[in-house]
Amino acid sequence: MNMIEGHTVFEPAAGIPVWDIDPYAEDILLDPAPYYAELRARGPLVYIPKWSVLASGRYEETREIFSDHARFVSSRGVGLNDFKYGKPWRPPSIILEVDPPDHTKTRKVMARALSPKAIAGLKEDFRTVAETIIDQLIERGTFEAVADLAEAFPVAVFPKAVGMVDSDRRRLVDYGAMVFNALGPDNKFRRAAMDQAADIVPWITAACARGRLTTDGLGALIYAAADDGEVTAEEAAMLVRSFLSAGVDTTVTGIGSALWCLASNPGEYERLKADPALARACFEEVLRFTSPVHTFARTANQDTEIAGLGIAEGSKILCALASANLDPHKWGDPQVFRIDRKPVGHMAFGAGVHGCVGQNLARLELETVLTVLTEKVDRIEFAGEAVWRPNNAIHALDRLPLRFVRK
Ligand code: OVM
Repeated sequence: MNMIEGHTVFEPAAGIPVWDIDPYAEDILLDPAPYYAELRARGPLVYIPKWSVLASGRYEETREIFSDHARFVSSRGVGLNDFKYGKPWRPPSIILEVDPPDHTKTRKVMARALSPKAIAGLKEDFRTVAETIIDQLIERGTFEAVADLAEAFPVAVFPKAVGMVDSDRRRLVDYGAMVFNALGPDNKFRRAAMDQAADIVPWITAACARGRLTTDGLGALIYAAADDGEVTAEEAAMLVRSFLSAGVDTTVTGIGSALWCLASNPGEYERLKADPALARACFEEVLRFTSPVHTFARTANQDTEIAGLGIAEGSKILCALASANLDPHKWGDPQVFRIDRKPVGHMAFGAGVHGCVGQNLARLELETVLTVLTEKVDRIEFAGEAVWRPNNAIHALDRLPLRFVRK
């Protein structure tokens, strides 16, 4: 069989435009909006010969693909590699890279560990940590917000919530970058991330063991499900790995992007200070506007169609979630950041049975940070140029020099 990037080469069906572009080129990953606009303009699906993939960038069809886990499976990987043919770089995630009915069981265990009740117990600690970090940053005045706040906060609260006894900020952040870069082609970003695998992967695997976790964290809730026979002990360790894969870089990116949105739109920060109850809505708009996870793929598990266009079994489809979140057919003035938009139905957490299981924890992190900011910080100003960090699946800042002007 003719393969490319671990999946089968296929030809586009009649009516699907062919677009000679590399969505993983550095300039596009750094500034993707023009690519998304053209992707939506060319049609509901385009065929990209460079990687022999389809791409979907309009809201309606992207949502349709994500909502149909039977036709568009995750078990063949949510990146370019088709797990039906090649060995994945790590044992597949038993919640992300799996379909119902197997998915249903693991999802239930994770959903319970991340239930509103479990999350409510984290509230006080999140607030204390946010206050401490933000007070220090106000003292300093000028700082680098990716390292000093966007990374510092989740890495202070999340591993502790999971129950990790020894955390390692660099390895946790870089493991996330590895997981997300692995979803793209074998390009320089994936290779640079993978160069660290020998150091990081064994550390992550060891960190998921029951003996390395406290008895009162989210990890312990997963192992309790193993005691109850819902999953095996091995599966419990794999689910704890999912916390570490999906819970760090995503929220680091969410905080960095929230700060970037508010520094770029000082009028919106004024509105947030005037009505801090908008903190949650503000985060949803940050998600719509910046889409931390910009692209996840699905694989057609049968011959099918979308918008009347043929899709052959084995086709990889890049679902540009960030593009769906900017589709003018769905959103009024999508290029405008408005904290009270309340963008119900945005795709930043995905959709369907795989919709982000940790979204309430992410919301608590962001609500806490944004609320504490409104209490203590009068103005958020750029103290230098924001620089983005190219990644095959996540759109994140690399550096964000900021100044907090105290209230
Ligand atoms: C996982 C996993 C990894 C990356 C992302 C994700 C956004 C899940 O290992 O389960 O969801």
